[in-house]
This record gives sequence, structure tokens and C-alpha cells, in this order.
Amino acid sequence: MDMNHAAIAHAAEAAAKPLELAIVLPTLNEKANIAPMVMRLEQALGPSGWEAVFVDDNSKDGTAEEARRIGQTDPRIRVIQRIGRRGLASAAIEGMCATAAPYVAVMDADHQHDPALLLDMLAVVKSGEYDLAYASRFAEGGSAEGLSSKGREKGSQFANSLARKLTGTELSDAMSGFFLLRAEQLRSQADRLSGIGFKIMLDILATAEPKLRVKEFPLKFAQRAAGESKLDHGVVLDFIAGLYDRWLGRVIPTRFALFGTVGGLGVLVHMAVVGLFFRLLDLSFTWAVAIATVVAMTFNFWLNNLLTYRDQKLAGAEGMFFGWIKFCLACSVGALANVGVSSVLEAIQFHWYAAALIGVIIASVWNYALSSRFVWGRFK
Ligand SMILES: Nc1nc2c(ncn2[C@@H]2O[C@H](COP(=O)(O)OP(=O)(O)O)[C@@H](O)[C@H]2O)c(=O)[nH]1
Ligand SMILES: [Mg+2]
Repeated sequence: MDMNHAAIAHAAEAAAKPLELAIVLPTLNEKANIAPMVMRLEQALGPSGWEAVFVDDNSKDGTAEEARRIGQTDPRIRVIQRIGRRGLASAAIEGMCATAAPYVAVMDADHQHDPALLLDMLAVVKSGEYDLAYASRFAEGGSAEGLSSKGREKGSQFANSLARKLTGTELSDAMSGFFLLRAEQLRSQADRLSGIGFKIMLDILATAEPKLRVKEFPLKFAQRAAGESKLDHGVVLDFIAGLYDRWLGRVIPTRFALFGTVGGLGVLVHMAVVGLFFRLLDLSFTWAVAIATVVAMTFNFWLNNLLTYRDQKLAGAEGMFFGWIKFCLACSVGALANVGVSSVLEAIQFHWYAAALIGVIIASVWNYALSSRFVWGRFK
């Protein structure tokens, strides 16, 4: 190494800052957005002192491979590839727990969030003046033009008013997915976060004890660069699920409660269809029950896909068809268990009402266990 090279190497070393900030970017089919995002991060944050953690839920388009390709020559770029897992909130939590950086930020990988805000956000948290900095589309100077519909804007405003009650903090954009805080703070409350739904920042604010001091930064919410949106924001449902999860989720898990509620509605559908075909259309009872069973299972499959598993929804004709078949198979296992158990209980002198009810509960646990694994889960 001649003198010149040595001097340059030395200068580079001196300039290299220790790791300070990790940017966590949950991804689902964002391949084309990765390389441009890395460039923008570098522009905003300089050559060192940061790393980007892409948390990819095994995207079919090769997002994880793309991030790895860049990571081979750029050690600031890291990948967590999750197999058989879905969900924005849990991806963000895992990413934030997977870094040595003292500060963590979460942002979307689709270029709707502007990385240029990161340094200012970091500065206010680092100074100790605030605990959490976030980018708001509705703060003075921000804009929500990138929001795809009026309905979503309305939903966001409704969410803010609910969030105020939940967190006791005035937020102009409670649904923001772009925020920064001390990693230590996040880790200290990670086991209290639900990981369900999309409102991870809100969850952090609601579970923090004592309350966090929050600083807003106006965000010009851009249009998504490449690819398409994966989320639909059922704001109200997210809130109800979130609230339930906080108060009762430890006793009866949120997803099972949703599944059970859907099942209850399915019973109503079943009864209505039996009534229609047996009483009104004069079909034989057996046929009426058979038709009602198929209708109710289809209804339950559809509603569970929409509500219970909305963060890992099946889509496309093929996905829906095979999902439906598997759901029906899962339910028939539950139905067999139901008939078996309730018959035995009735035979050993249980009141018929209790016997039937216990049969239903056992069947729904079975159905839930099987379908969460084979219809929407890991082995789908
Ligand atoms: N890891 C992971 N990332 C997700 C999931 N759903 C969405 N994302 C990512 O979260 C960010 C926001 O999602 P997007 O579809 O743009 O939502 P929108 O901006 O509200 O339309 C993007 O970077 C997505 O790739 C998921 O289930 N898992
Ligand atoms: Mg987006």
C-alpha cells in the first residue's frame, strides 16, 4: 500500500461512524423497489452509521434474493427471510429486535415514505427530548396525496380520534407506518406488543409505560413506486381486534375469538338455509341440511379469509379454490369430532344441551387448529 492509499484508507476509517440507526423495511413483493431504496438511504444518511434490515415474508418475486445480492457487496444491507409467516406488525417487531443499533426506524419499502426525514427524526430522539419520532401525512406541511382513495383518508381520520382515546396522545396520523425510537425502548415492551394487524406504532404507544413523548414530522406521502399495495385498512376492525387483544387476548387468543365469532354467524346462516329449503321449498330435511352445510362452510371460509386472516389473506381464483377445499376438509374433521364427542357425552347422561355444546366447542377448536395451519398457515 503506497502512502496515498494508506491515507485514503485511514480517512475512510475515521469517517466510518459506528452503527447508530437501523432502518427496518418489511417487504412483500417489493423486488424492484429495493435497490433504489438503498440508494435513497445512502443519500439521506451518508456512507456509514446505519444499516437497513429487510424483513421479507418469503416473497415470490425474489425480494429477499435481491436484498442479499446487494448485501454481498454492501454489509449495511441485511435480510431476514421469514418462512410460513405473514404480517406487517410482526415483521417490524422482528426486524427491530434483530439489530445492534441503538436506534431503530420502521418504514415502507415502496418509496411512499421519504428517507430524507430520518436524520431529523433521529436527532430529536437522540437528544432525549422525545421518545418517538414519526412522520405524519396530516401534520401541517404534510400531504396524503399518495393515499389511494378518499375512503382511506376518512378511515385515517377516524382512527386518529380513536387513537387519542387509546394512547392519551394527540396524533395527527395514528396509522403512520414510519417512525423511529430507541431500540432499547422497543425491546423493553416487545413482549407486550400484539404483532397482529398493521398498527404497530399505535401498539407501541398504547403499551408504553410511562407514556412516550412524541414528535411529529410532516410527510409528503408519495405514490408507491413499483409493485402494488398489499394492505387493505379495515380501520375499525383493526381497532376492535387491537383493543380485544390488549384486554382479553391472553385468555382467549384474538384470532380464535374472531374464528369463533365467524363460526357463530355460520350457524345462523346454516339455520336460515335449512329453513329456506326445508320449510319454504319443501326439500327433504337431509338435502336441506346438506346444502346448508356447504353454504355455511363457504360463508365461513369467505368471512374468515376476510376478517380472521386478513393479514394473510388468500387471493386469486386458484388460491381461493384450494383454500376453500381445504377449509371444508378441515371442517369435516371437526364435524366428526363433534358428532363423536357429543354422542358419547349424551350416552353417559350429560344433558343433551351440554353434550351438544361441548361438541361444538371441541369442533371449533379442531377447525381452528387445522385451518390456521393448513388453509392459511405454514402448510398451506
Ligand atoms: N414482511 C411483510 N411486509 C409486508 C406485509 N404486508 C405489507 N408489507 C410491506 O409493508 C409495506 C407497506 O405495505 P403496502 O402494501 O405498501 O401498504 P399501503 O402503503 O398501506 O398500501 C410495504 O413495504 C410492503 O411490502 C407482510 O405481510 N409482511
Ligand atoms: Mg405502500
